[in-house]
Amino acid sequence: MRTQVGIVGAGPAGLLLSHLLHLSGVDSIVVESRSRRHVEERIRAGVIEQGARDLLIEVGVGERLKHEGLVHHGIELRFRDCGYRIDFAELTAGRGVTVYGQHEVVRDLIAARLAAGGEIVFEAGEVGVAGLDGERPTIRFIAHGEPHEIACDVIAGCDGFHGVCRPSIPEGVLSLFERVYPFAWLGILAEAPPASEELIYANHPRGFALLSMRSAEISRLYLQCAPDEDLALWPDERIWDELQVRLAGGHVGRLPEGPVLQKSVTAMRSFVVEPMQYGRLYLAGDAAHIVPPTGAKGMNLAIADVRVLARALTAFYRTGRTERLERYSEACLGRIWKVQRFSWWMTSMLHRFAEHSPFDERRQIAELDYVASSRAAATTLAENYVGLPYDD
Ligand code: RFL
Ligand code: PHB
Repeated sequence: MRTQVGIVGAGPAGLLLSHLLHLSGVDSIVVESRSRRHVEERIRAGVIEQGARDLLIEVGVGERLKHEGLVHHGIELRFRDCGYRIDFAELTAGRGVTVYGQHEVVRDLIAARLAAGGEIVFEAGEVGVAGLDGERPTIRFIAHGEPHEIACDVIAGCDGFHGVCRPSIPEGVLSLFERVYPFAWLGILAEAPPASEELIYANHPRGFALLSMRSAEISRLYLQCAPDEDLALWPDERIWDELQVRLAGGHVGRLPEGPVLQKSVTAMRSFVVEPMQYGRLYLAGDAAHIVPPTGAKGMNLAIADVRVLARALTAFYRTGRTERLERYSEACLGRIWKVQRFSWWMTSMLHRFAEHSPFDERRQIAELDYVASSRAAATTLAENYVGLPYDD
């Protein structure tokens, strides 16, 4: 097999890259280790920045997003039992975010790729990449019991944090920057109408809690928990009781409860590798960086990376010039570090830290109070949350 750009991973990064390249007349093949059903049903992110929404619509994969996505113009910060609204529309000249599940974005992208005759290999086994420092890198995998090899001009490593591409780069090439947080999120998807029209981020003495949603009937809720939390100790009733304590009150009253459809524990880390390239391998999305979910940025950052990579690859195939490809990493890292800063800030402002002294606790509440009461401070939250503008 032969293609121009071999893409490892059919998450938002790999699929959107394949779609953007197709629009520019560049061929790609996507190789994914999981089944189509698995990637289309995997519950993950839910908040899409204004710029990412605009991009998905502009490139023709935003029809369902436009109709089914919930446009939000603010969020609520909750602390000391009171709620404070951050009004995005007022603070960012009408911008907002769209609440639309990541798996719906993935579904839309898979449908668009297949309708255009694009090739996605699902359930590929033993995926590996080779020849990264030469002219003709390859992706190898097993499909239907048979070994396959794709010869590529370039490989895009869009295979997430646990993928094979980043570990295939020789030791000593990458610098790693990492922070692991001493807590995790216990998340549920529940068949229960969301208690609020907008997201609520709560700093509660018992720990952080977040109220989000997927539709008028489906709530998505999170609780700060221990990194090694045992889900067996969290029957649905205990989860609802804890959510009621941390989130109920104010205008919300009691949260409507309902059957829990899905339950998981997500570790929290900040992670970046530099550079995001080695030879003819380019890393994008979670393969290159992870943010804690408090800023709702992971999928958005993956989208921003592949927008830059697709433009650089398009310029390369149109002109034969490599300047934009050479600047890929640098072009992405400015945004990545600003988003890392924002995600770390939201995480540190909203969670309970075991090591915090009474001084730290009062300082944290003062910070929330400042954000809730100062237009300047609220604007920094709002403009980061709706998404910083793309550079070009
Ligand atoms: P993905 O989505 O992990 O896709 C990688 C794909 O690569 C496949 N793969 C392989 N394929 C072939 N060979 C191998 N060896 C492979 N190894 C892995 C995987 O099966 C997968 O299909 O990475 P991508 O495309 O970079 O997208 C990143 C986002 O998924 C991630 O950043 C977000 O989900 C993070 N995130 C959020 N981001 C937001 O923008 N807004 C949010 O509201 C938000 N909330 C969240 C989140 C992530 C969460 N979890 C579960 C980690 C909330 C949570 C709870
Ligand atoms: C979600 O709806 O899954 C969600 C929303 C906001 C976040 C993280 C996750 O910050």
